[in-house]
Amino acid sequence: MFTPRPLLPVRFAFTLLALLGLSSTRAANPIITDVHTADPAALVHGGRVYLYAGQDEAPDNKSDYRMNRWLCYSSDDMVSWTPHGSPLAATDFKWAKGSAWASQVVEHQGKFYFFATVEHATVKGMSIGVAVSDSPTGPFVDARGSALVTNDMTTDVKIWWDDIDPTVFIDDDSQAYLYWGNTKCRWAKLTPDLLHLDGPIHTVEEFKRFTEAPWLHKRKGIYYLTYSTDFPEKTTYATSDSPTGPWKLHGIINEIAGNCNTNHHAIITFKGRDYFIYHNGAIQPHGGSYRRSVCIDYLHYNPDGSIQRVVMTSEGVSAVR
Ligand code: FUB
Repeated sequence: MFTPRPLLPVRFAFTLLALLGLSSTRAANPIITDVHTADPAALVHGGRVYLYAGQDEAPDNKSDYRMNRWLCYSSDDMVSWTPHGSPLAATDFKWAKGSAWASQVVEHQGKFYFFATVEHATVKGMSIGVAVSDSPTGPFVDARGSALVTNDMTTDVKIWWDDIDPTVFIDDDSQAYLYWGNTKCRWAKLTPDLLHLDGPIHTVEEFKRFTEAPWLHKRKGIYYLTYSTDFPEKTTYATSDSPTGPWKLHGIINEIAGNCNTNHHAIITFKGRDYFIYHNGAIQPHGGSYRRSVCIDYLHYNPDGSIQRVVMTSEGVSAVR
């Protein structure tokens, strides 16, 4: 059985430098090297960043996603990451048969809600479930006992993987919105308990080259919907003065990530700096599109609110206090 190999010489060198008091205060990309991690989502809570990622477990000779569970890490400086193990597995949803694809965790009224893509056991295709915990590190338990979104709810797209990649945004007025999709970008309001769709499913008709991986956030009154476009994927963005659009399309913010055909991302602000969290296939000899690794670089906004193109680096970000 294939086990991802840590970069032992690199680890050893960092340990030696740390012992000598010479260690870098930069994270170095990818930030996790002992396992393969993909589809990052992040949550800022209580002075820490909580990072959630699916674990890529495909053997070297397989070109498909083997993802059984999510992993959680946290940091108070964006450089030192504490592993918290796996807070949730795909089959913790009893109605699911596996595939721990992309997720996002949000805080709401003192609890933490884990929106997750999994393959449904009885409704053909991918679906979205929601699990809940009192802690950002879990363990999370299925909050509904059934899927929130199933493939048969969006029949105009004839593929089994179009109901994936949930992103949840709770606005200042407490209204929560769920965006998701592949090929077409969907959205719906959520009920105040976050456990049900509250109204119809809409499609963002402006997005003609939407692939997947939406992420919705708000900054200084502007709503940003960032998402993967084309294939291999780049990350692009759109803005609006409303969480429901209409959306004005802008350009690319992240180019094709190294050695990887997907480009799943999260955007956060932490201790006054903005971060773009993504994955690539950089770790060798095993890395690639099905053995991905999470990376972090800075995100920069211009004074008018537009976003500069991300510079993907090997050095990563510096420690923030
Ligand atoms: O990891 C499985 C799928 O690949 C995700 O759901 C997509 O966003 C893409 O990264």
